[in-house]
Amino acid sequence: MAIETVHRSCPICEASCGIVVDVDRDANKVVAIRGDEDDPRSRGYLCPKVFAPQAVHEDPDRIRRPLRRIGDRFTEIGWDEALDLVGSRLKAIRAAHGPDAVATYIGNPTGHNVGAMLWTTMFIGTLGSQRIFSGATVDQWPKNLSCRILYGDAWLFPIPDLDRTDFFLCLGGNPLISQGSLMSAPNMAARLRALHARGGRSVVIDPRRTETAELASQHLFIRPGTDPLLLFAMVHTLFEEGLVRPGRLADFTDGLDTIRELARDFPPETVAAATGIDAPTIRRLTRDFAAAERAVCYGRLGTCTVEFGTLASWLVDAVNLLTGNLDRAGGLMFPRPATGQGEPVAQDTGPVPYGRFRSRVRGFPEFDGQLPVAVLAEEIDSAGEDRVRALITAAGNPVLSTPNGERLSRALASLDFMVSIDIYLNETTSHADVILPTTTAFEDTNFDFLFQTTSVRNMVRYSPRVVTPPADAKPHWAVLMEVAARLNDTTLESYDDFMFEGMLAAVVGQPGTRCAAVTPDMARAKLGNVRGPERFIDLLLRAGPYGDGFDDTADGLSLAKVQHVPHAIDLGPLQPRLPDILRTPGRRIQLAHDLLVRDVGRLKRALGRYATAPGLVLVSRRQLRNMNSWLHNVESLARGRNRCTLLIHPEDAQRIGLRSGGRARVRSRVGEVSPEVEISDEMMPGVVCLPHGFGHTAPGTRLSVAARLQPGVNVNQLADELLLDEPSGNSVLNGIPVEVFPA
Ligand SMILES: Nc1nc2c(c(=O)[nH]1)N[C@H]1C(S)=C(S)[C@@H](COP(=O)(O)OP(=O)(O)OC[C@H]3O[C@@H](n4cnc5c(=O)[nH]c(N)nc54)[C@H](O)[C@@H]3O)O[C@H]1N2
Ligand SMILES: Nc1nc2c(c(=O)[nH]1)N[C@H]1C(S)=C(S)[C@@H](COP(=O)(O)OP(=O)(O)OC[C@H]3O[C@@H](n4cnc5c(=O)[nH]c(N)nc54)[C@H](O)[C@@H]3O)O[C@H]1N2
Ligand code: SF4
Ligand SMILES: [Mo]
Repeated sequence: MAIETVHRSCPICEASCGIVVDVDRDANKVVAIRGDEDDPRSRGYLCPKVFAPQAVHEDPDRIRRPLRRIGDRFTEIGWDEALDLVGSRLKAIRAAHGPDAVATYIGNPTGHNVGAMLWTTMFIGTLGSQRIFSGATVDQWPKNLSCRILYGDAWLFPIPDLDRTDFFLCLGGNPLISQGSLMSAPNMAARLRALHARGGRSVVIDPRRTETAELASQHLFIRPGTDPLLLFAMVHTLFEEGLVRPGRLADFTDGLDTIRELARDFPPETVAAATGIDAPTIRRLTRDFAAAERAVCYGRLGTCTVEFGTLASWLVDAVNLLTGNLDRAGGLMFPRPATGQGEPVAQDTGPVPYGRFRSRVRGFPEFDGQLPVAVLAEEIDSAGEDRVRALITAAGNPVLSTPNGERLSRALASLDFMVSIDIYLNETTSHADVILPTTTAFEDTNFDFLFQTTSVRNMVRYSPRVVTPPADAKPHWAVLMEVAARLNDTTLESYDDFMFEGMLAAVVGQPGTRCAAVTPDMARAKLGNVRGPERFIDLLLRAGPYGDGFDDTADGLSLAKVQHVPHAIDLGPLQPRLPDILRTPGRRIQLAHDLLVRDVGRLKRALGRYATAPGLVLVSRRQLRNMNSWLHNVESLARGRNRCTLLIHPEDAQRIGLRSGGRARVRSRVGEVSPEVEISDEMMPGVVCLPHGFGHTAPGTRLSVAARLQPGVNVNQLADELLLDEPSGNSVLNGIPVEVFPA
């Protein structure tokens, strides 16, 4: 047995822990995985999902060859036949009905795979369709919108400087279980304990007393959806009590007066009944936050997937800005990725790309080229010559992850043609006419491209391949490009070269940049022409802020240097970067942009409704052994008791007549499910909770372990496709009005 040891990062979640994998080269098989004690980021930390990439790779249910559906049976076909079929069907539909008849949905694993990250934008461009959807509009889209408005770039996220703060105020995130989101750092429990040990405090605001809340210094229940009311009350208190200290941020911020005026309508006393947090508590929290030398206010999923997600996302940053905690050590800071995504730009990005086109049925405005996935079903199932007739899904499972899954499932069944780029036959892909599989994470090299932009310390990390893929297997990026090539009568190679030349021209030979003296020819000669992500990464690294500038004798980074280090390379703590990296006109922050201000009236009107708090509302939760919808077929993770339970407070359970272990019927405007009941005082009274990603009961899927061990119910059968955060179009997945009955 020839055992070789491979160091890389775990590709499952943002934490990207360093792992050490022993591979039997003769058998091409992983024999052991452990935490990398020498990785400067994770120091050996792991969670139970670390075995998932191997288990998925070895899963007999996984799709290994292209599948074609005839009736409701799938049969394996060759790659050429599959790609020809996809190309000819999509082309015919596009020719007959125009490019918008072909819609695309991009799913979450895209962000965990550098090839998928690099080529997805190109892929979307080749389609020429305005029907582009993704998991982002059931996730962080309000934050994207708020960042685009404030900083000029939808993907320039400020990240908590967690390891240096004295006060961590966490709204709607459960980093102990999610392992951090828009805040990449392995081992959150250790980091929070370290914060407490250095005399700091953490406060969690959540309608559930989560695992993170248990560890925190303080937990406050909040009525789902009301964070912008709490945040406005904090802004109000900051102004009223003379605690506003933006410092140097004031030099490049507009709208301070407007936000003070807007906050006048939301004193703590006015929002107390609606939020469920009393006025003295809000005032004390605000004073403590303002008094802390270094404080950070952080909001995640529970502040985005709600009725006022954009307002909450904006106000989180506003509270940091007003207290001087934006862009300073221990506050909310901007990482500096080694591949250059966060560098200053010569030209501003102009007005917010918003409403340049609209959805067909509801007339919902696009933002940044995307429409809300909540309109996907109606774009397909509402009559009209211009309806969506074909769908491409790439690493997504919208039937389980987006609102009104049942309607979407029916709509998918009515399509003229559907192709899924995916490794499982699941609730979504089982509707496809053709499924194109990709290599799995351990068969791919990787580079933590996205998570450099969300890391609590600057870092760079390359991951080599673990096992060798079969000769006919294709990585995700190549499948995307093969589909695009067939659709547009060209080749993968020409697309690849086009993208490479475009990127080359953008980063070398540009006056005023550090590679101004490098010509494309010089760079090309050093980068070679091997296809795949590596030459792109090398280009971006060498031209990037820590790069060698294509000078082999220089100290800076190149791909070879990063590859040579078997662990993540720590590039130091986050540094202040404002106003240099702003992409807004005049490099100024518009704190009171019209897109934000005009939604405040809607919030004011909702105040009364929240204050009277009629009936129950539903929120979601994550669990350590799930990753959205797609790891339930991993037996080691799926074992154990039924995890898809309805959490409900004892008083609510008693009033309704529910008992733990029994069933309840949960009904919303759009659907009904019958989960097992789990009575717990970790819930706020009036709020019930289900995990998302379950509901593995659809016929025609091939998820034998999930169906047997953790079928559960689909929480998104209750999520209403009509409830949106209005500015961004993000779905409301938390705070869904429901009725609960004994089953
Ligand atoms: N184990 C595991 N880890 C994951 C994932 C997974 O499925 N499993 N998914 C990954 C993905 S894709 C993401 S985006 C991240 C998400 O990362 P997090 O945002 O940390 O994840 P959640 O656990 O969903 O936390 C959301 C919290 O918001 C609370 N909440 C609901 N409504 C409200 C509200 O109105 N206000 C406030 N203040 N709180 C509210 C919920 O009770 C919940 O505790 O996790 C990632 N990590
Ligand atoms: N109610 C409720 N709904 C939610 C959430 C919630 O908290 N509550 N969270 C939301 C969030 S934050 C997110 S990000 C979305 C996620 O929404 P999606 O991205 O739509 O769902 P996933 O479950 O991540 O689906 C991943 C898909 O990718 C496939 N896949 C996995 N690895 C690979 C690979 O290497 N290559 C390819 N080609 N395919 C692969 C899987 O088989 C699966 O089909 O769900 C959202 N939905
Ligand atoms: S926390 Fe778990 S799933 Fe996330 S990267 Fe680390 S080992 Fe992988
Ligand atoms: Mo997500």
